[in-house]
Amino acid sequence: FLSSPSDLGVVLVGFSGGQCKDGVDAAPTALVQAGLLDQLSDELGYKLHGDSEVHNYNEMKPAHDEPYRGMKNPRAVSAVTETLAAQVYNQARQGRMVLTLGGDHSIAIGTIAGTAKAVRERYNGREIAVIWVDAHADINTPETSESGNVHGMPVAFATGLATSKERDIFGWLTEDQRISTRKLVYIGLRDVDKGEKKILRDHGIRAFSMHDIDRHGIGRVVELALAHIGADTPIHLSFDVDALDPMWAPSTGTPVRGGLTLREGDYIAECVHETGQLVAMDLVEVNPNLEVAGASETVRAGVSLVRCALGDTLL
Ligand code: EXY
Ligand code: MN
Ligand code: MN
Ligand code: MN
Repeated sequence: FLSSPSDLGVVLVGFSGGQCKDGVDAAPTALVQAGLLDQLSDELGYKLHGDSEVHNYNEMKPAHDEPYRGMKNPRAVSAVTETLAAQVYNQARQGRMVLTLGGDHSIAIGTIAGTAKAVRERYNGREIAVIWVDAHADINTPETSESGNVHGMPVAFATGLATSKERDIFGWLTEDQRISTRKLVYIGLRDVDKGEKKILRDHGIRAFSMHDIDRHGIGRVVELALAHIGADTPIHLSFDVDALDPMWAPSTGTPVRGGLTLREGDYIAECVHETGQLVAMDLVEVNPNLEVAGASETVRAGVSLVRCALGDTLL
């Protein structure tokens, strides 16, 4: 699905407005300083396009931004994700793989919108699939959310389960930017809200929890997840570092114990790479300001996940 497999569009998103903890906006800088982009070009042979500097999207603050339908910072998150959607689209439409470094997970409203639209245009109407690797389902609607944090809602907006008529509060999202619930698959879930469980059930959304991974092993789970998507579908991989156990990734805003080992996370990324179907990846929720002792470990884990998804091999 890529016209130029060694060209990589890079999007660096310093943004924390989808949740309440400072610091997640510092992740792209930390990942770049750890050498991620140099490794992608020097070791993995990618030609990099797009951002060489991190966008400070926290500066995109509307004059007033009172809560709307319970959502916090709704206009700020909407404006940032709308900008991002265009950025990702402009890379993806040229047949490039797109790597977005967040930022909190609300940014996936924009990245998925950009990928979905570009792929539809390039491959006459073809839909993308999304593999969402996360401890959380991030599929609350504004109405089911107990926190009002938009990083718990991106999947609801990306699938159209949540919509809005306010142009400046996600009303800019159009049908060609959305994905189908049939082409969505989760891996790593272990902290899903009651309202979210009902949404997953009601819409028959394919989800592999940590329980499934314990029972079947990561090998079988990834096989089933990819089988659900099908061999002929471009894949957007949205990887929340909190899918990993806090042992491997302690520096993240909403850690949940009982998660993936680093190797299991890397394995998922390696298998997605092997399909040859990967068109975009997000790495989100690294927060170097939290659990400062573990920050460099968390950043290293993030670097490893991206390298694996982009084709680093062990042998
Ligand atoms: N489900 C909770 C909420 O909606 O607030 C927690 C969401 C955490 C989201 C993190 C990024 O994956
Ligand atoms: Mn998430
Ligand atoms: Mn999460
Ligand atoms: Mn919870």
